[in-house]
Amino acid sequence: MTFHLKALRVLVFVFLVVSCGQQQETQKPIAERPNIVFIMSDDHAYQAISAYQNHLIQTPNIDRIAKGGITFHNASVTNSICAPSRATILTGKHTHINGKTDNSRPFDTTQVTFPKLFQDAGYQTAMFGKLHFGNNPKGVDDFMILPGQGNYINPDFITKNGDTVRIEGYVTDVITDLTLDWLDTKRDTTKPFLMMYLHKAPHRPWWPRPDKFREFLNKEFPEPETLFDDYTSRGTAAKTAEMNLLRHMMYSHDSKIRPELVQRMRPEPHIPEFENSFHGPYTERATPEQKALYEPILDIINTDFEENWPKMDDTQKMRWKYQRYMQDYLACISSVDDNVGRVLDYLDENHLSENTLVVYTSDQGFYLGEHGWFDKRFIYNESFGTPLLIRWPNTIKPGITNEEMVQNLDFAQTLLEAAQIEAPNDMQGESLMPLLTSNETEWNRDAVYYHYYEYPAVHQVKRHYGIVTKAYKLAHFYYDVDEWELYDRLNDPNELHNLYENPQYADVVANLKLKLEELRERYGDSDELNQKYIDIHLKNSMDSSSKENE
Ligand code: SGN
Ligand code: CA
Repeated sequence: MTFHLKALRVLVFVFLVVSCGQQQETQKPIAERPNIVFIMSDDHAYQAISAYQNHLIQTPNIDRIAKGGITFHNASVTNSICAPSRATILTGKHTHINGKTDNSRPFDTTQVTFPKLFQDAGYQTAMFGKLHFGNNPKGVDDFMILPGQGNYINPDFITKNGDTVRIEGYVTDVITDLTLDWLDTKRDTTKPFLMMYLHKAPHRPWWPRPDKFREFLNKEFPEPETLFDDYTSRGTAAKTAEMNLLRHMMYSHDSKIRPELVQRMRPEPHIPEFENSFHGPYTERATPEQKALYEPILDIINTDFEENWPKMDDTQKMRWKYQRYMQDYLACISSVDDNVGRVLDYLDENHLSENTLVVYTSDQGFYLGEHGWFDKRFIYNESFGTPLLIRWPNTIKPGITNEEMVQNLDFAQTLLEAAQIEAPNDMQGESLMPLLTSNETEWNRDAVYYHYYEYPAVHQVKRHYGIVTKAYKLAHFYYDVDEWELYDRLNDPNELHNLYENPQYADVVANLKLKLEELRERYGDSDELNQKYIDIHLKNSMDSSSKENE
């Protein structure tokens, strides 16, 4: 009898300990839950973060996140373009489900987004910077967002009251000032916060701050192995894409040659669009004081171009354009890194770092001359991949790396789980929590799905969908072609050899096709939906061309 009583008491005790433990774990009072700082830049290639690769630039501040937390080496997006990626991040759904398949139509704001769920759960929520949805964000208590793509110099912001205000300064600094000012003066210290801190940089046309513009003009960068790729073994889509540095990167708009000089020199190769248009945003927006800082640097670039361009062959021209591109792109990143440092310092100084989960990512990857390209869109590595670093002291071990195939589709569920907020059942990603807490056995994804839609459109990258595993990549290009490409990721990391027709890979192709169909079914994608989005695209193009004719 005594024994039974004792055993019962022990059992009750164990039960209480376990259930209290669970209660603590699953129902922390709202005030004790972690703050979230979600940092996203626009078009930031992982090749330009020293935590990933350090041949181009040092990013000591972004690297602080890596040193204090986890760096994902196999993170990717589901659709490599701005607004679709953002829609996927906010909804936790593929773009064929959330409807934001391309940049052109506005996002459907009646949908559930993770910031709204945070707000409903009692978080204070804010957003500063680039959203690019064609409408204002829902579920954030405070915001100041750039209209559309926004501007580098003296940017305008749409405010919560519906006004548009122009703030003098360099966009990356200004977005950070707004973020820090909110943390300092508007934060309700009784609540945890979710801060969406969203840079415009380093998006085209890569306008650096004057001091960085000058500093980076003196630098020379190593060329990627595939700078002179002629796309021989790739399909029509790579051959017809308009994102080649030599043939499509614009003299004025991109390389900062003054329009008057382009008119006078008529440089070869001839690039028809925009030859006159560039310097528009700069000419119109910069103050005389700002121009006094920019003009001497533009003088150096323009003098060099005038003197040397006519003497160069195409190989030299390609190299010149690559260096010019990298100088400006990386100078923009240097400002992003400095400003990330300001935010991390603020968290440290205000004793917030300990209980704040910090994410650094980009809306997609970017080509830094690989395959001769700039821009993104393709399922190929540099645009399919995206940087992803997460720091969360006490939960994530410092300085760890991870090779699992994670996607921007997973962010919403991850952050919701971190904040102990229930995720809706129809979100399509998976929480990365097992990877953050190094419980890899609870993670068993072996393939991810990708689908790009924006075609015909700028850069002319054809519509395609595909499956990616650690070993292979299989893509189907459709609409005005019907072509498949297969790459062996382990043996051909630069994806130079399309093996789709190679009989030795027939089994691989057959297996991947089966798996691809499974993924399409699981995520609710289909040929019918492809047609639906083609029809919408055609209708929109007709509407906008009839408007232009009005
Ligand atoms: C603009 C850019 C393109 C870029 C798209 C989409 N041209 O059209 O180069 O691909 O935005 O970018 S520019 O002349 O305006 O610089 S996205 O990141 O917003 O998707
Ligand atoms: Ca982008």
